[in-house]
Amino acid sequence: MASERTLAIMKPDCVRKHLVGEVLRRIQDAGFVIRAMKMIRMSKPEAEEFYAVHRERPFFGELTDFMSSGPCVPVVLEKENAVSDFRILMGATNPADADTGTIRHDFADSMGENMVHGSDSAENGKIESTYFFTEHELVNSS
Ligand code: FUP
Repeated sequence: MASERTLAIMKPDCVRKHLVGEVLRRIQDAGFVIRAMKMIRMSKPEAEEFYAVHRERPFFGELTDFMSSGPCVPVVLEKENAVSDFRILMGATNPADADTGTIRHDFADSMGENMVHGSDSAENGKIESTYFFTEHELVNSS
């Protein structure tokens, strides 16, 4: 299968807990190539735009408050099966349901503050990557 891209975000709780290095180590140990990375702080409207698909959900306000509560680190990751492999690495949305050894099981406090985001399809991986990075910022290391 050809290389695939996914957009991961180390969320504000990950940055606050000083776990960016630990999560990056897990990402690199799992064989992902980092194509782009930056630290940003999303405004509330930016978080609302990024999570627009959840606009009607009851947790939308809390989710976007949290995502704009401090810096986060979006990264574009590339490997074969990047989308599903990163979802395995991060674990279930609710850390209480996440498998031992996943990022969310090991470090997340709650469903709302669950350490990392990962795209749910290759198509969304591309769309979400362009939300944070220009084509020029996707570094080609090969
Ligand atoms: P995931 O793809 O695992 O990040 O999960 P979703 O896309 O379904 O949800 C996006 C974010 O909304 C989650 F990371 C956390 C938040 N969320 C809640 O706070 N409560 C819920 O019931 C579901 C999701």
